[in-house]
Amino acid sequence: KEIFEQGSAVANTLEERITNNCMLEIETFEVEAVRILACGTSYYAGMVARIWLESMGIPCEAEIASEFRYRNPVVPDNALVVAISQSGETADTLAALNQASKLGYKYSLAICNSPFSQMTRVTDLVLHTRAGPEISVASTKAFTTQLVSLLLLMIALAKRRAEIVSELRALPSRIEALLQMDKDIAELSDYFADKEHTLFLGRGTHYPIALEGALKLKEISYIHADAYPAGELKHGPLALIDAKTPTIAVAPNNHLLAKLKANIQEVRARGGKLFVFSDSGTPIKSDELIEVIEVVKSGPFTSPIIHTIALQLLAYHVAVTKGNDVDNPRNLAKSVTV
Ligand code: F1P
Repeated sequence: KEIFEQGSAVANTLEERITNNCMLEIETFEVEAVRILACGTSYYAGMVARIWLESMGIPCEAEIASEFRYRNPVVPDNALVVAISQSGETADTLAALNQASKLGYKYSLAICNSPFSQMTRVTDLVLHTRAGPEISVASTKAFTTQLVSLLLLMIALAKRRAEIVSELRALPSRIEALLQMDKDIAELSDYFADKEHTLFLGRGTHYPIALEGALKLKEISYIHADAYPAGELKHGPLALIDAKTPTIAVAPNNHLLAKLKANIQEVRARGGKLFVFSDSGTPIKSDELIEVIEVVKSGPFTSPIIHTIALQLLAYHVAVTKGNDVDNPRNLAKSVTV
């Protein structure tokens, strides 16, 4: 249900641009550097935003909050700290914000799904992800709306606004089109249900999406899944490839595609089965070892969102095929407050 609510969750979150004065305030800030702090899925949203911001000339670091809270890095002038959290109650992220305040970050922003959470009370500004209540432990619509909020932050901070705005306008209908692929993706689930390991590969902004796809699969299907930047393959992970370990490649049609195709061939040459998620029309051929799953074509800023939803559907169907309780995976809590 929550996966299917993402078209409207994203459309609602876009309203923040019009209704939240925070956007105008950020435009008046002289931000020279950004530090993003978060845990779990929210951290992966930060990793994507780091690449976006850097591509626009804004130095950015994304860091796991549970590490940052114990470190004393040098703080650049006019730096903005951004905490990302679905719940706004995650203890490590709150502690990391406290550390950032002690270190002297000039500006602070929380991107939260709960407008009344602790986090929203300790930062200067708040961007509200309007995903609506997220009950399922595994985060889905909170993540995609976090990416939308981070794009709104980009619009306030950076250039190329028109490009981002036009992609965002098209996003809700592209999500609805992607969700139509549900049945096709469900058909893949049998292949994974009896596997013990799965490898995810991605590059650039889609490496964090590979991490998120792997996290969703392990959280709800209990299949061990690791994600690597595809260029790391030959530095270790290739040793894992065999006929029993499927690889999922997140391969949008962008400037990194040629490199990723070479990585796909490295897996194929070792007899590994590949499932390649790519924008429709991307020149990658299916064969006996490579299955290409064409997703709705989108631009560079929203492609991570589209690919994420395809991977959410895959994890969901594998978990259902295995008979797992997808909303309440074992050993996990929705909000980690200690
Ligand atoms: C962070 C997080 C979630 C994950 C799980 C445990 O929470 O790692 O991403 O799905 O619920 O906590 P939050 O800070 O985004 O609320």
